Amino acid sequence: MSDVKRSSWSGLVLGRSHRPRRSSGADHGQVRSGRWGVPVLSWVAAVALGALAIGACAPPTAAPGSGDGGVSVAGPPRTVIVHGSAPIDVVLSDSGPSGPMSLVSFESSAPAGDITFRVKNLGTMEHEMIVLKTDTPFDQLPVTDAGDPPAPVKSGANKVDEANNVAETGDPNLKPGETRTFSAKLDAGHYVLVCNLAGHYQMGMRAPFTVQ
Ligand SMILES: [Cu+2]
Repeated sequence: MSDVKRSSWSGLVLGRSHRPRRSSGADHGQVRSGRWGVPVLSWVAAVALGALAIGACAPPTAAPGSGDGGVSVAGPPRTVIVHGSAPIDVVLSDSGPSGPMSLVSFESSAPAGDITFRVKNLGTMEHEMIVLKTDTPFDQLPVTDAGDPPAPVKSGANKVDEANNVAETGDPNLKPGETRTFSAKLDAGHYVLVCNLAGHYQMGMRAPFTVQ
């Protein structure tokens, strides 16, 4: 879990440096499976190759994989766990109260099930993030509501409707610099991530999100 956090945030800073690291882990797996896939070699040669392979790989990953004899079984579940528990990083920002504002999700989709969002407010004012389930394109939600909680109004609307709210950062709003993490069990479908503080959706705080 700590490994997941580290790689995800380092991806933010270093431009997804965790992806090459993940694929290099797969390479290690291939090296190990290659070792088990050469029965024609003598055991002496196999052990020598094994020593080379282990020397080339990081010790923590080489030890458990070689012990259970089922390399192809040990690899995939580990990958699934990383994907399922890795938070989706979302950054909220603004250039002041008159905008423009932004809501950027570092992933645009995720597998159905328990999904964790880690929302960071890098703006100068309070923000929030709400997950709306809708087939309407993310930038075409009708702005029909106002107030708190939002309710339809005849004039002065500055919020989108929240009837299809399936998850959110909740109260209180995120102060500048604050990060909040929340999880939700989401079915496959189309979603829109929004900040629905007055006027913020129109000023750009919206992003599409797909659950597969
Ligand atoms: Cu906002």
